[in-house]
Amino acid sequence: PASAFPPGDLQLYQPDTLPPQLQRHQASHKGSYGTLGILGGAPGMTGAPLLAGRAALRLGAGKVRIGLLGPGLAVDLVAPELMLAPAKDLPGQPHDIWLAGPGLGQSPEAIDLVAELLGRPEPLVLDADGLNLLASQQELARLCTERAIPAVLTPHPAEAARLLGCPTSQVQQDRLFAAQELAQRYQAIIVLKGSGTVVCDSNHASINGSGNAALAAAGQGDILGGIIAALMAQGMAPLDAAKSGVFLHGAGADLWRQEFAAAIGLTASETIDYARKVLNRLP
Ligand code: NPW
Ligand code: AMP
Ligand code: MG
Repeated sequence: PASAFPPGDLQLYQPDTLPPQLQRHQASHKGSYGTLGILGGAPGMTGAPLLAGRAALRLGAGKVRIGLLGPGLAVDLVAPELMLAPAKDLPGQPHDIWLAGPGLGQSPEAIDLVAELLGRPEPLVLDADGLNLLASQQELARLCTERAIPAVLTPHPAEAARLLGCPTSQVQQDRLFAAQELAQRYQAIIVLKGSGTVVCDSNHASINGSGNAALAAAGQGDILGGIIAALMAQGMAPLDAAKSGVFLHGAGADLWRQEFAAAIGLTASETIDYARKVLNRLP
């Protein structure tokens, strides 16, 4: 079937069907859909990795383990499917893909964990404090540029400004230029978030056409990281997963606005369910 998640401009995104990687084959099992490891949750920010993990499960990842830096949590009672462990235990266990950053904080332990993941061969999504550390630690930036599989970096404009060492206003004045600068400097796939999210690598850029200002709320970036990582866990290439994940996240918010006839009050937790609906409306 033609044109599922086309690699071109997502404003033209009109998939006819689920891409092959996301189709569920009868004899498949949870191992077919990837094991995702998430690192985050410093004290006071436990919610961020839980949101990312819940989003990943609901967008189809086979298994999700969360490594928490902060006080231990035995179980997420809203999503007991998630496996929780101390952060230091995760790198020693096998994972197909990693997401680091939601509520990670910027402690020495966080720096060591991000360095460890950047040096590993598996695909990696870096968000939030993972990006703040990349901006402040030269060694991490070097590791990022040396990766065989480019990392996916998902900065909001203030995080992008930290990564570029410029004011946020400068990022916003020319978002496409800023995203391409980041792709070059970090040799990475960039998701520059905000109204009209830019997704690019060093050769290709697109602007997402879905989404609305109901997304301007806490935790929305955390679930986006989980959505993109879930698509990668199921076998999508990082650039395709970034574009498709951004689209599904925004289209979920658009569907909520339409169904609810509302523009205010969408929570990140609700957006997960709407993004899942959009995904499953594809035949
Ligand atoms: P302003 O206010 O305009 O000057 P930070 P964070 C700017 C975790 N979380 N356009 C804006 O600046 C995260 O995962 C935990 C323009 C805004 O004030 C991180 O680890 C949660 N500017 C950590 O908290 C839920 C924009 O950036 C500033 C912009 C810190 O992340 C919440 C904030 O950026 C949160 O996700 C835009 N579109 N978007 C939990 N439940 O545990 C953002 N800005 O200082 O990097 O703080 O994003 O809150
Ligand atoms: P974060 O700041 O990391 O929580 O990420 C916020 C998420 O919500 C990103 O995916 C943004 O692109 C999205 N978002 C925030 N404000 C808007 C907006 N006005 N229009 C569309 N998307 C938005
Ligand atoms: Mg964020």
